[in-house]
Amino acid sequence: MTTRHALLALAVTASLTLAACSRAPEQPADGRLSQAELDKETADEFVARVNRELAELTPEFTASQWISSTYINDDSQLLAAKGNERFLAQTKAWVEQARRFEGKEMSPETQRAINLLRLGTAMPPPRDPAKLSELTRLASKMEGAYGSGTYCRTEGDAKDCRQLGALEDVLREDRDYDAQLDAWQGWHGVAAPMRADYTRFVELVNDGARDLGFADAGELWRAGYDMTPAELSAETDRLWTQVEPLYEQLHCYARTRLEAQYPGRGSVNGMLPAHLMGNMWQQDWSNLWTTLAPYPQAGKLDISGALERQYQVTLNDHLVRENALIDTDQRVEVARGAQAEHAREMTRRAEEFYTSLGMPALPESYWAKTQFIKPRDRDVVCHASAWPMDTTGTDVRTKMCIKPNEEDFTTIYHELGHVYYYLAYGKQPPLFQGGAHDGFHEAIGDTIVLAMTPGYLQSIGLVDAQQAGQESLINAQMRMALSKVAFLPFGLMIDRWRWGVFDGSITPDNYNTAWWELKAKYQGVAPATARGEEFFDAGAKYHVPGNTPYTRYFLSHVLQFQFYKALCDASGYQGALYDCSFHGNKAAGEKFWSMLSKGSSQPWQQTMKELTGTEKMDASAVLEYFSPLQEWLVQQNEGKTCGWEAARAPQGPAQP
Ligand code: X8Z
Ligand code: ZN
Repeated sequence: MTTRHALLALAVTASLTLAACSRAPEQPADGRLSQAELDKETADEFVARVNRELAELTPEFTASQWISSTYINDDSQLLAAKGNERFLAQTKAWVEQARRFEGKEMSPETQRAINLLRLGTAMPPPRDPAKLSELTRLASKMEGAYGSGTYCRTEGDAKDCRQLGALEDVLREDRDYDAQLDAWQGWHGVAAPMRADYTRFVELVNDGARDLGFADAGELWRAGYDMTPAELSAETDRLWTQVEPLYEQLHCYARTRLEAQYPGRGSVNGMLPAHLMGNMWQQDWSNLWTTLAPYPQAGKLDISGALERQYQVTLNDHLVRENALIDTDQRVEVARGAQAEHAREMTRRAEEFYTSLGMPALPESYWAKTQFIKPRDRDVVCHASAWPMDTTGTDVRTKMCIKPNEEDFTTIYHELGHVYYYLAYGKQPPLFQGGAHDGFHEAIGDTIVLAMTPGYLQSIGLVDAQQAGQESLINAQMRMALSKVAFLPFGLMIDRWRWGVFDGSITPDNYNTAWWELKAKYQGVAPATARGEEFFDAGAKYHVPGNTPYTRYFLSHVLQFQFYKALCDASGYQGALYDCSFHGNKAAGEKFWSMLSKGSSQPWQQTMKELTGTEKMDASAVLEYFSPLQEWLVQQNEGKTCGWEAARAPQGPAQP
């Protein structure tokens, strides 16, 4: 629930029934306008009405979604599906009503609002009510299946069952080859049964997209960028070409280190083995620090270790307070109390960065209603998200299952980026309550993450003073590259796969083969064991069953460097880009807030220009930031044959 697109997937019509009682008798019973009233309405009046209805309908619908994500069971899924169905039916009605203004004179704002209405959902509703109902049922079912997914190593032994979080812990912490393979395969096995539902889901959203006038759902997704779908696609190619050489160097370096650590099995035909990258999807390699640290002796950036130690102190305080002589059950409860307190402290720390820029404190309701840690007694969707519960920009929340590690710490800063966007554009009309484009929404918090320099981390007590010098610099750059550069091809390949699925060039009998071909082509990653069509590995990544477009994250990983550079400039900073933190700088904060306040009220190019001085997305700031590391990597890789042949091993070797 992170953008206007999500918001528009989140409104409900129930309250209109009440409103109907007080309206003229010519009105239809469901409270919608009569044909006579519709005929009289101007485009401006239409947009004003949609904004009013959206404001009215949103809270009830977001509540049903929130409940189903934080309390997964059949009942909450039913309510979420029904709510979604009602909202999408309403969207369809608005889009149809808007048709009568096609080709008519109107102000640019009104035209923009009407366009946004048509592009506003990632799940376009089919015209046939039975199909719409089926679509929203499948969507809730897949999201629930992902959230409650469980891998049991020994069938029938409940004690041997683990959910995604525990399986990710293995990849994060355990460097044993077989333990990692088991965790990776276990989670990917959970996704296999989603294949049939996803196949049907694709047919239904394509129906909906065609009803809206698009060739398929992928074209609708690509249409939301104030340029043609073809232009957007070409933009992503262009940006990838800019950063590909940097990724290739990082890949080459990582492969060399992995081959040394796991002799004979540290690579698969020149590619990185999917289960050895410290992350279920190989999108972030930060957890491989012990394997990939350039200069282990030159100062540590062990943020996870520091957070874990902080947590242990909190836990001890709680145990002392509660009396250490408690039984095991009570100990678990005390530990949960300590986890919740520490998760809140991590969040307070992130909030402080935003308030240091002059942004407001988070509202009290945020602290009261947010889900900070995984509940003990029920299934939830742990995948982190940020929620605008209404259109007033006041009831905002995040939903996470926070653990004391670096990844979750930076994810909190990411989520608060969404939350501050909601707060800043809360005064815009509901139809303009969205990111300038969805990549902007994803880039806000990450811009702050780039400003979490070693100096900032030291100022908040998470790392010791860093030695000055080349070795510490390369360490710091590597830390950032393992998360930001490693991500780039992943950010691209997910929607390369989905665009192909939606346009039919990837057919269901080819889903998994095509998935691994794209993993190979862009990431140079391969599975260590065969992954045939009996699997559905795309379904193991939240955004596929959750139907969240992914190109936004690729764009964000370029934009955030442009935003970061612009804010560093605004703060008066003059040194090397990678060392800039604008923490505490009000001039930077003001510029950021002013950009956020615009929401989606104008073309993103305009918003971009106001912040950065340019109208184009461009990866030169990424390259500028990482130029010391790139030079270092080229030296390290000297004499090696870098790169890989994607065509050679899409399936990996056969299982022994
Ligand atoms: O999904 C997210 C956020 C919520 S918008 C936690 N991200 C992508 C992912 O986890 O795959 C952030 C980075 C990429
Ligand atoms: Zn996000």
